Amino acid sequence: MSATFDELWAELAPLGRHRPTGGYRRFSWGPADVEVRSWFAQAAAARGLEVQPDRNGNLWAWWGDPGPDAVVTGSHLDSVPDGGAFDGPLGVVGALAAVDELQRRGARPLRPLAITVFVEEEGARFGVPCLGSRLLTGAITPERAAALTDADGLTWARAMEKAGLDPDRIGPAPELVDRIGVFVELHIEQGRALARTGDPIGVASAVWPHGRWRMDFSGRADHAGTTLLGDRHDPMLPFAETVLAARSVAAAHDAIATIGKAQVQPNGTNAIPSKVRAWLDARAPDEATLQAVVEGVDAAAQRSSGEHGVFLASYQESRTPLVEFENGLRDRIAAIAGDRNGPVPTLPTGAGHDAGVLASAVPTAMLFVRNPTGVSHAPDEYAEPADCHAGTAALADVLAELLGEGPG
Ligand code: HGY
Ligand code: MN
Ligand code: MN
Repeated sequence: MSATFDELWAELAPLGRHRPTGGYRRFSWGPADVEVRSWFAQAAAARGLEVQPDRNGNLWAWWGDPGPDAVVTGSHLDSVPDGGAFDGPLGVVGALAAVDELQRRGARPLRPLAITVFVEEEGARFGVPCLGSRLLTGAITPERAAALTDADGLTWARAMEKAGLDPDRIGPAPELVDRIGVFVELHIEQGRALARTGDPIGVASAVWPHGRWRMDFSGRADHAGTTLLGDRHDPMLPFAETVLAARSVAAAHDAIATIGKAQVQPNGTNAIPSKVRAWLDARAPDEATLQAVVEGVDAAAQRSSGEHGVFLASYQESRTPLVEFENGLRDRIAAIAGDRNGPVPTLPTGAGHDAGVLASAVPTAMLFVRNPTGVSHAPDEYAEPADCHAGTAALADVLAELLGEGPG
């Protein structure tokens, strides 16, 4: 199995990789995304899996007829800008290699199996993370999704259309969700918990509540060299104070807040900006703390904007509630994975996943693979091959158990 994992990994690795940074730029419906989706379809077909895109563009590779009570596994292939190689692909390559292992064992599943590749998990191009699984489960309206735009103003609908799919069909697919008996996602841990405990794999207990808020600071464009300081309405100042406030409010609440993306208009060296658009990513162990962090940052942003004669408009672009994976399935997965690896720890994560969205609709679990540095959403993201193989073997064992064994 490790051979097929390594072969698949080597095939996928160069696709969408940005050489100057070593990071990945696989953005939904873009050229790299088309390449990796085609790679997946070929790899699945080579295993006798029938690949079907659903109405939202998520890919489903079926082993057996797409029937009820299916065992579904998979992840995503899109990335953040200059993302790492493992976030998403580990779950897709691991699933393909796990199917190889089951077929090598001569498994005769009692239930259908599907490997999924969800679209726009990172929300890197159109702004809402887990867009494919949110559409599938009705967690976002088709109207809102279709109108989402990328940095060039191209809508999700047009981008889908250019990729050959019909945007008029997007929306909830209860007939497909009803077929899912259980969903298990293999993913690199985006943190160092397993590195600290020394375990190669772990099982997710929860996904922290988290969300994204857009803040538009509107001031008055003017000359950088002639406008007196007292006459300015410079949106860069409340923006800068908000970045610092996000850090201090999060620290005060033992939570996490990041402002990692900002756009300055007109972005000229010698011009006071007219507008600064920035995004807050906030996460916390519970809903009340998350709310307190968001309110604290917004209050600081409003206060500073007022002081500088700047108008601030804030919008919640996405929010994911606390997800607590069902204990019975969680413990069952840990026990199966523990057969090979000894006791497997359970751990929460601050990272969002399609599994977190699907958990609202079907029994869901996640297997984590050790990340020795904890680095993710960056070119240096890494997991040891032996740990990737251990995660894949554990996934194969979990799938075998969940699929059941038909008569000889
Ligand atoms: O942002 C996240 O937590 C995930 O990687 N989409
Ligand atoms: Mn990610
Ligand atoms: Mn991911």
